[in-house]
Amino acid sequence: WRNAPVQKRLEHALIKGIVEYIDEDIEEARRNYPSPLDVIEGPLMDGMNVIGDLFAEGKMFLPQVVKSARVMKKAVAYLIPFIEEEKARKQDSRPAAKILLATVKGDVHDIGKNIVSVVLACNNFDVVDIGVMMPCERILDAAERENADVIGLSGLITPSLDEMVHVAQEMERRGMNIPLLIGGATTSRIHTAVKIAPVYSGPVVQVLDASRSVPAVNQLVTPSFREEFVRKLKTEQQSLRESHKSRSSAKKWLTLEEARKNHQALSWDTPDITAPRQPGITVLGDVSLDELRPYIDWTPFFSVWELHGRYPAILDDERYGKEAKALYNDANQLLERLSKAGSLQAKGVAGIFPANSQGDDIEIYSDENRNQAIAVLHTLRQQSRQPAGEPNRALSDYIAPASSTLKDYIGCFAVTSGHGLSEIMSGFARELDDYNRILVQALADRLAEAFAEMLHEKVRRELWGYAPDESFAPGELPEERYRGIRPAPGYPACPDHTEKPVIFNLLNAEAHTGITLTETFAMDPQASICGMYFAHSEAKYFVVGGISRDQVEDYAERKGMSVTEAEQWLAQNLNYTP
Ligand code: B12
Repeated sequence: WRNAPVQKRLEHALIKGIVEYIDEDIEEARRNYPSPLDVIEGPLMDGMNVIGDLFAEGKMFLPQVVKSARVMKKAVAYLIPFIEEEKARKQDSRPAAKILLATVKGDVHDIGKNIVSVVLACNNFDVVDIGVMMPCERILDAAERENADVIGLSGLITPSLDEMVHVAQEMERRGMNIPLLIGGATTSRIHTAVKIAPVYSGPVVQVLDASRSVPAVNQLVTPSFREEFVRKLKTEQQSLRESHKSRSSAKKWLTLEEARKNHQALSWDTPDITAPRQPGITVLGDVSLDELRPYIDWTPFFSVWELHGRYPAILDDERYGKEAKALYNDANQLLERLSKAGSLQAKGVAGIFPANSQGDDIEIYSDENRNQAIAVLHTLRQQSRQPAGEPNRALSDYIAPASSTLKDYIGCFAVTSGHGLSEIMSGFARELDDYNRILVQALADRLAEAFAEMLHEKVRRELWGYAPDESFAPGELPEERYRGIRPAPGYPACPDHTEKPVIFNLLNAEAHTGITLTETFAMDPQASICGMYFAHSEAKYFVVGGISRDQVEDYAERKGMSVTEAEQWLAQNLNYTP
């Protein structure tokens, strides 16, 4: 392909994601075209359009698009000094639709936003990404300053949903009317329709993933499409609100008292409780990436790249196999480099403590006398009417009640594999290498999950030692097969993020792992997880779901919080409008 004309060579380099010859080819093109901008708008855009079409048709996949974007970025970077020079001479620049992206206040996650940013930029949009943990004022000031055509917000945890509502309210207050895009794992069409869209008169669109961001933005910024798109959107959101209303009122709810009566009654007469072999805190200072690697669950890694299918079968998948293999090889090479360089560090802490339940709370004691509770974990109970024979569960059901005088235990953990991640990502950003920047971020998330899996196994077999003989092949730890669970605050069995400080204090987690909590209880570094261990053989994951006002009042009192504050943190679970 090196002998083809320069346009063809550029197209080939873009489609194949080859950066090696980009500087020399671009230099040649620059000399052939009247202006450096013409190189971008000619051969480079033509190449990117081919990619955009192939991606839209499902003939090209996200990893390839991100690799192409890297070629494009390098090409543009080469041309920028020439463009600036020309601009200074000519004073003209062509505005493309501008999208301002930010992760909202309190939230540190940005892998999804980073992917969306690359994909939008590949489709000729001018993307301004102002980063994570962005307070509302900074987002809106930036949007006004940049004259943005669209604002896009991202968030991973539920408290970010409230923050998005707040941003929408402020947009209304400022009299803005540009479209607002909503994205991130915790967002949904229903939440957007019910909570965000009603407070802002401009269009509010929830976007499921990166590939859908392009058609959404296109429709919103193209005058001929916009009106129809917005009309349809508003009608759809109205009907979502109506069906949401009728669905929630149709559900049957128990009072808290009734739900408690139907708690999961485990037989504490013949308890199967193991005293921990190593009670108290165990710190895992610097865990090598090689130790975590066998525990990586690769399936979600591929879905980050929109390659959907189970690992390892996906490597031979007819549709995705080729790309999945290339991605898997790149990931493993990068892991090896990170491991050798020691640039990404993993730290963790686990603790096993004497504990008993007290109603829906779990009291944790300083020692075996169990006289003094040093901490209390508060749990929430399912309140919807369960199918016959099913209990209304709360996590406290899995810990022996104080009244039983049994000596039971609970474990807690916090792990991170994200120290050094920002620096590595900035390095790749400087090299204009979005592909590796996103790759390393996706790997760090996988390593955090792997660390949690590895530590849980260590706890079951050694530290607590209730399953010393358990043996699964590494990487084959199907969570439902081993004994015990590790719910994490924010997950459906324990949706309240404000329980994280209790875990952090018990473990002295900040000192031992360097993880800090933001104002909305996200963990920084982003590749971090914290949670609890329950060892009971009948402990299982469940969904708390909707809760009524009586439980919120009771919970608020137990936590020493106002009801309003509890309602804010539990907003996603309330079965009523406060
Ligand atoms: C992988 C994962 C993690 C990873 C990191 C995730 C990340 N993205 O950074 C790790 C293991 C570190 C993690 C940790 C935690 N997680 Co988690 N995690 C997930 C999981 C399984 C997948 C998320 C993911 O990475 N998807 C892939 C990426 C690429 O997708 P994405 O970020 O959503 O972005 C895409 C779209 O959303 C969209 N998009 C994103 N932003 C934007 C912005 C705009 C403008 C647009 C247009 C589109 C867009 O396009 C992106 C690309 O396609 C989800 C469950 C799920 N299936 O979604 C839970 C989930 C997000 N996690 C959750 C929770 C609770 C946590 C923890 C709090 C648990 C804990 N106690 O430790 C921590 C928090 C970590 C912290 N630092 O504070 C909850 C959040 C809901 C809640 N109740 O708050 C979820 C939904 C699980 C659940 N069902 O409860 N998690």
